[in-house]
Amino acid sequence: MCQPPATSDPANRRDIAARFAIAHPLGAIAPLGRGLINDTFSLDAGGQRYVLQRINGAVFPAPERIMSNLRVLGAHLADLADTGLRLPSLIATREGGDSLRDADGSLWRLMEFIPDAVTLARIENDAQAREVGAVLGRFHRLVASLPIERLALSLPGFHATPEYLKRFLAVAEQSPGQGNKNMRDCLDFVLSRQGLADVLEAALKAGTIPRRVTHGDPKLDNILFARDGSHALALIDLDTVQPGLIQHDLGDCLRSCCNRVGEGTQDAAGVRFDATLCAGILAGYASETRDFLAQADIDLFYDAIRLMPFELGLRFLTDHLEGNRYFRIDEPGQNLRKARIQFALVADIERQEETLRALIATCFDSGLYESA
Ligand code: GN1
Ligand code: MG
Repeated sequence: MCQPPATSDPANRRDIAARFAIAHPLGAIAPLGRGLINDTFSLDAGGQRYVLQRINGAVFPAPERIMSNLRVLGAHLADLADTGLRLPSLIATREGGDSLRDADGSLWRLMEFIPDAVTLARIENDAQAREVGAVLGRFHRLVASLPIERLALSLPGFHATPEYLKRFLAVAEQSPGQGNKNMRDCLDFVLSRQGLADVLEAALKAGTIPRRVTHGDPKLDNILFARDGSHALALIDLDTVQPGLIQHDLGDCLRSCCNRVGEGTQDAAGVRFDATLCAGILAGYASETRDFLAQADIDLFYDAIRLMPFELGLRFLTDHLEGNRYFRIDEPGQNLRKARIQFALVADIERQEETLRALIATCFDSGLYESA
């Protein structure tokens, strides 16, 4: 982790936008979304909206790999008929490329702003929960036929939880901040769950589960719904599409969606993992994936649900101790608070282990797999 570049100045943004092949004069450029890593702006031109984005070069070591992966993914999906999944298309630069570098070496790209789409602040009902699960499952089903070797690692070590744990333990040891009660509680929480960190990595190493093409970051903010909220239209934020584990995606999606108060809430004590929403998401996910998932995949779903908020909590906590160099913050202490929220989710997941395991078994009809 290292310091992200300072936010680009507005004149620079306008110059950058002008280098993309848009026929109309440029209108307003304004910050967009709640992303924690890249700089994202909306751009109006000729009555059309676009998304202008600068990739955080301190996080992504080789941003051109992201662009290469997007090309591979786009071509793969274009070959499949009627995918039921929309991905934002890229606007070419005037030189005919799909991204460009600014004077500081940062990589920029311009994408279509998918019209008539919204993100949900929270999931309101079971139908929406099923849509969330189904759109992630559809993505996994569609990319199941894309060989992972065709994709570059855009963010090496992204979900290597044991590495995050190691780093946290090293940083915590050096840190004077342990006089703080919240910090001490977090440290105890982590120390008593160290064994959790390598549950998926160990299964991967043992050959129990394969690496597959993953989204990497399927949180609720990255799923676009139709304006009336009736169905999911698109998965966005494809920077972390790379070889990984579908368990990471499913766990990450659930930790984001089933925490109804959101990952930025002020009150960690009010955080719950909503098992009813989880049931809907799992049912939607199963409807798209049960034909190609193996029982060994499904057997790790509970662990993945527990692992992903643990991992994100570790990441927030480490970043807090390292001076907030990775995740953008709006106020001091925010990454520590966010870590506590993720750990509160882990604890509530643990309290509901039996329920969640039963839900998984029901949704994926485990008995059927055992006898198959
Ligand atoms: C980051 O940049 P953004 O907001 O899409 C992070 C995810 C976290 C998420 C938590 C590349 O995503 O892993 O789950 O914050 N992305 C990266 O909100 O680290
Ligand atoms: Mg992201």
